[in-house]
Amino acid sequence: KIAACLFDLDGVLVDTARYHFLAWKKLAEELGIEFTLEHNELLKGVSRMDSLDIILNLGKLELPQEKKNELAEQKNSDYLNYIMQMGEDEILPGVKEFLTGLRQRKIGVALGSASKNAQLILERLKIGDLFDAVIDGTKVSKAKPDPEVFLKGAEALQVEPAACLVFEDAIAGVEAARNGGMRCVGIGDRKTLAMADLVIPGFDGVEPESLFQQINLTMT
Ligand code: G16
Ligand code: MG
Repeated sequence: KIAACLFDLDGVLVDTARYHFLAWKKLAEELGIEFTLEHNELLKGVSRMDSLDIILNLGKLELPQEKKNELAEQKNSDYLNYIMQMGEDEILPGVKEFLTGLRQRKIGVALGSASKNAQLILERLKIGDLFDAVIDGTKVSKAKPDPEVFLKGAEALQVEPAACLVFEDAIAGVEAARNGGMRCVGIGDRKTLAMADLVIPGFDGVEPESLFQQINLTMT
């Protein structure tokens, strides 16, 4: 029986990955490090500082913590410039309808994101009021695949992990859901997200009932 749905943000509700990419690429180029779209896959669902470490590793560059903080801040300020220009229309197809459908059916809705900018993005997309709880990078200390972000979401909604369904686009996120004893729907490529209970390309035209049925979850 399902009581709540927990959503990752980047790559599930909105395609911010390309803005992360542009901001990281600029930084990498300034450091003389080659950074491709393929490299960018390694950063999905990963925290800001860990992402920077991955990039520095690509360039076999070691820097003191102080310098790293400075670089992370610089990347975030470039990223925020993109986010501030983002419009409501950048919400991914079918997302708003799906979230609204869950609320109509009295299913809890929470966000479970690694991003420290999650609140701002929800505001830009004007979907903040569709969430009963928001757990983001400012509220967790352990990164996915640790289940902390989703367990805190379940706690905030006062539901058992076993009654939660997670929506994720990153491998680490699918693992986090499983580590928390939750079911998981992957958003994206079936092969990449093979550990998920079900993989769908997105929310366009997806009805809650038929989705839940496919993974043997009932609503009452
Ligand atoms: C997201 C992205 C990651 C990003 C991380 C931290 O997580 O997938 O690429 O590095 O947040 O973001 P910020 O620098 O804004 O704090 P999620 O969990 O929403 O996919
Ligand atoms: Mg994601």
